[in-house]
Amino acid sequence: MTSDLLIVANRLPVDRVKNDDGSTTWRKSPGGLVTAIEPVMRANDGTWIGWPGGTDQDLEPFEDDGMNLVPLSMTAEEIEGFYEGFSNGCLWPLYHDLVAKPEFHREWWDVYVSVNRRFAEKAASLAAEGATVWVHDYQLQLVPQMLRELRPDLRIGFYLHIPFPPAELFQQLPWRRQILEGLLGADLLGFQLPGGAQNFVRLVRQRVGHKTHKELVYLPDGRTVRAEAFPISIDAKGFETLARSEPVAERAAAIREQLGNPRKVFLGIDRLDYTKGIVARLRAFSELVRDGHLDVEDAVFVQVAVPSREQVEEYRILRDEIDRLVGRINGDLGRIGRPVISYLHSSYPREEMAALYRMADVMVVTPYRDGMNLVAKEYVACRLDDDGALVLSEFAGAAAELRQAWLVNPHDIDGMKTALLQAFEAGDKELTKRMKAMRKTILAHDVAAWAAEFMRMLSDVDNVHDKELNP
Ligand code: GDG
Repeated sequence: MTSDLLIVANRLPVDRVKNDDGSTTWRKSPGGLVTAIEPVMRANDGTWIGWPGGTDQDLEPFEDDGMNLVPLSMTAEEIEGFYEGFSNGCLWPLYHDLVAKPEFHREWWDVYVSVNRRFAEKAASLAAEGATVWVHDYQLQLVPQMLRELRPDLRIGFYLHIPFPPAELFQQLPWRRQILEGLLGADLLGFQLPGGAQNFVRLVRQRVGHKTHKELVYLPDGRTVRAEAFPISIDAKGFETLARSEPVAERAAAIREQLGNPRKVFLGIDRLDYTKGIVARLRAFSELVRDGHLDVEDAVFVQVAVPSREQVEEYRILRDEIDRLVGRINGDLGRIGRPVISYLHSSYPREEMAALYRMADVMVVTPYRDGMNLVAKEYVACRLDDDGALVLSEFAGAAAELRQAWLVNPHDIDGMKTALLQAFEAGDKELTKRMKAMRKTILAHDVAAWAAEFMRMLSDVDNVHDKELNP
């Protein structure tokens, strides 16, 4: 069975859950990507290729809720070299402004190449003549070129969910040329921001020597490659509807009650990742309490850190650092029944996320670098009454759209303290003005629009193909 539309991503859009009787079933992953791509997948009887998680071998393709899913298994060595090693120990920190030090190991690179090849071969075997293939993210940057060599008839799109770094940083990569050429296998390259697309085009001109003009790269074989920004978004209506529902409203009130009904609740929700600036923001908040600007009876900070990449050393170190910091802050500044920081290291269902967004007065999103940051957009979508404040790092992609947030530089602790205090003290009128404008932005450009724009641009590519997909 072949498909006219293939999605190729590191992970399948489902997670395996073990039932009490030992059997297993699949549950759709919470992310917005699935929501966005699902309708296009259904309309075209699409197929999704990805790693199902774990080290189980040879799972058969299966159907889940009308989606064709093709698991690509990985061995423990592949997970270590490809996923934890090259993807998350090298590319992730390099692409995020060297927030941590990237490690360049030749053994990791070799595994990255071989796993990318397996993804490309699987896609080549499942694509119908003239099919469209949409490859996702930094783990699979060699797939476009590998796939084009196997199947020149395909229309290939690629989307990078994280920032594409400036030349000065990218140049450190010993395999920079291979990555650029890997990406150039695509017809259309999507980035979060125009800056990422520009960084890419400039590198291609300087390093590979191809002619370029604005967002276009001209290859010697006559093909053109387009590199453009497509800022990702969320299922805004879906979040709003969820936040409006009775159980979520009740849960939001219950959480505030459990927190002791402080005047204002601050909230942070992030994967536990060193790019997210969790330590700096907790430090800023605790100094406001220490210096008497905030009182623990008045304000509490709820920080949710979702477990992530726990096999990677840097992530374990960060977790310990946060554990120690929260312990010290609460020990030094808390009172009985009144911790300064209410810290949760756990993941939650979507309903609980919506309840947290609904109950929080000040949402604090302070990454050192972030492709977009969907949490910031989800908070805005859940503020039905046009209230609540968003404190947002200027280094998150979302800052380009959410201009009415309190924008901060997370490296500047004093600046963050000022912004946190201003957000805390802002009057209703100001809050409403800012939130109204941000809600308008988010509702006007949701994730369905994002996917549709990318697909439309991809189907406009006139390199070799003529097969049209259903909109
Ligand atoms: C990468 C880029 C870019 C989190 N915890 C739970 C949960 N989540 C959901 C959030 C949100 C998503 O995960 C996280 O997205 P972010 O954008 O905030 O961050 P990354 O994970 O780093 O995502 C980023 C994104 O890709 C998309 O292109 O924006 O810049 O780094 O949707 O709600 N969802 C549930 N339980 C949790 O515990 N249900």
